[in-house]
Amino acid sequence: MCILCTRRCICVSAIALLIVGIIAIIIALVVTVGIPPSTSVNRLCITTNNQTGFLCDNREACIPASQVCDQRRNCANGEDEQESLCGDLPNSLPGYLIFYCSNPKFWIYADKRCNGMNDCGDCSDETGTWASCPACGPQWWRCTLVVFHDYCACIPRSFCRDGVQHCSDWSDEYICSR
Ligand SMILES: [Ca+2]
Ligand SMILES: [Ca+2]
Repeated sequence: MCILCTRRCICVSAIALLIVGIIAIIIALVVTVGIPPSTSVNRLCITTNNQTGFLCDNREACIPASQVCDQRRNCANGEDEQESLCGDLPNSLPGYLIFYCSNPKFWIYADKRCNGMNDCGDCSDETGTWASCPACGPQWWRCTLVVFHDYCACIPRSFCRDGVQHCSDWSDEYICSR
């Protein structure tokens, strides 16, 4: 057939070659540039202090959760302050950035859970079942506190033997050492 219609055959062959070429270019682009990221990127990361964080666009900077929507641009492009994240707090934030206190009217940023401080006000971020915090670190003394203020189940060892009762069993004054 091609002998009879050489021009047409050349034309068809050229179009086929062109299509193959375009497909090859697209494959090469996908391989070298990569598939474009989806719009709902998972930005969960862990900071150098082992806290829950938010991954910036450069995929390198991991800022603490509490720096998202704090009205300061902590990521280079300011993506931690974008309207889609901060427009309707806390509902507009992804779940991994927030922790709800025992009183569900109150919420805190996830990096404030298990940080030793009473951020919820009722210590549910430190001693609550949902918080499930690990035991006090070596710099802390564990006891039942006389009153909840800044601390919950653990006090800094600098409070040991300081002449002020912090633990209901007085262990901070008689057992604990700095
Ligand atoms: Ca910020
Ligand atoms: Ca806390």
